[in-house]
Amino acid sequence: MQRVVLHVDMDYFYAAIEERENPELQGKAVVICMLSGRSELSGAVSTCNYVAREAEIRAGMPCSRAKKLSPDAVFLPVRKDFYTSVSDRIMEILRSYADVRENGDAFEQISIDEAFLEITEKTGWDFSLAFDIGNQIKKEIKEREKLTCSVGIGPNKLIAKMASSVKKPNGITVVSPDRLESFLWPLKVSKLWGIGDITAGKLQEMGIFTIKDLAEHDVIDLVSTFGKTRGIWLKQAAAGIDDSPLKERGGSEQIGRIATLPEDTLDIKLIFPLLDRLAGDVISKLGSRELSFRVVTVTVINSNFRMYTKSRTLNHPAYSKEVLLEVAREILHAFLSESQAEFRRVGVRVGELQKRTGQKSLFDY
Ligand code: DGT
Ligand code: CA
Ligand code: CA
Repeated sequence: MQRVVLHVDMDYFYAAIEERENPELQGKAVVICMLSGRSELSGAVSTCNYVAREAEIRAGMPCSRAKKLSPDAVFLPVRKDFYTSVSDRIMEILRSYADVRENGDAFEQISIDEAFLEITEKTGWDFSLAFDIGNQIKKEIKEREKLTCSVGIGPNKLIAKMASSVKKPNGITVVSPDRLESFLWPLKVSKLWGIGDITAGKLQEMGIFTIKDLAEHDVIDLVSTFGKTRGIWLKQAAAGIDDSPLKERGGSEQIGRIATLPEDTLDIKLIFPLLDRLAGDVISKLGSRELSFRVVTVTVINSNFRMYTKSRTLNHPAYSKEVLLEVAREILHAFLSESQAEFRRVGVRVGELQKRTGQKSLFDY
């Protein structure tokens, strides 16, 4: 299946946030440290900005060593909760550019500063349109969060992920399917996403140095060294093939419905009947499989085709339409109070599904 996948990786994320918060840091080497608290600078470097990287400072090295490499650098402690709150806002921006799916699987956050978005439908498999969307994303993150990121675009996650690291910081790289080999094959095998030092070492012993070497190597030989799954994966990855789907964090199955309103509107009286119908459909799908849910997610797509989602987690499983509608309406009210643009489409989905137990919850009466 032909796909367009976009990967975003924020540039020197923790250090960039600190620079943004304190403009006096601009131009200086900034080193973010996990301090052990035993003595001054007794921890390891979590990350650093590009000025510090010019002085050869790297993540993981002792802060004391970083201090020797760059005595004038500014050393700051990690503020993880704060970075996570920035990350959450960025992920919401990114999610709003992803294709809309009833089961919500066009978006995958893989770390605090990285995510995949599928934009196959949005682009109609047009990679130059994908390039425009990539630039739009960069612009919006810059405007709203004053941060830069690097973007990679490809026909799957593997290629998108590798493409985003080509131009850093603040770059964008598109690898269309016709450029797969010219992109991949000159690279060392260790650059293939998913290959660690141990695999790279074994491959070198087999005389395999570049990804081209790997692509041309006998698959039987790979399977006998690495086992069936890994051997076949290596062979396919070297050809740029990767069918792995995007997986929403928490990974579990969701059931949802989405539909277009009769007209673009912010009028609750026009939106609720549609919400009611969607909730009914979701509940009947759920009922036929005797499932309950714990998470309710509402999606709205506005007249500018931007998508927004909000979720609520119940403190126990439920399966009645009344509960679903009540929570969905609450979420919708929150959207309505924030939104300027009229709504075009509305979706409801449920997650954290499980088999119903005999006992009914209070909510279901
Ligand atoms: P980049 O992507 O090369 O411009 O730089 P970063 O700093 O964004 O690096 P990345 O994407 O590998 O990691 C994202 C954040 O995760 C980074 O700002 C700090 C944190 N981080 C990275 N490596 C380590 C590590 O080895 N230990 C700890 N505690 N945190 C790390
Ligand atoms: Ca990063
Ligand atoms: Ca990262």
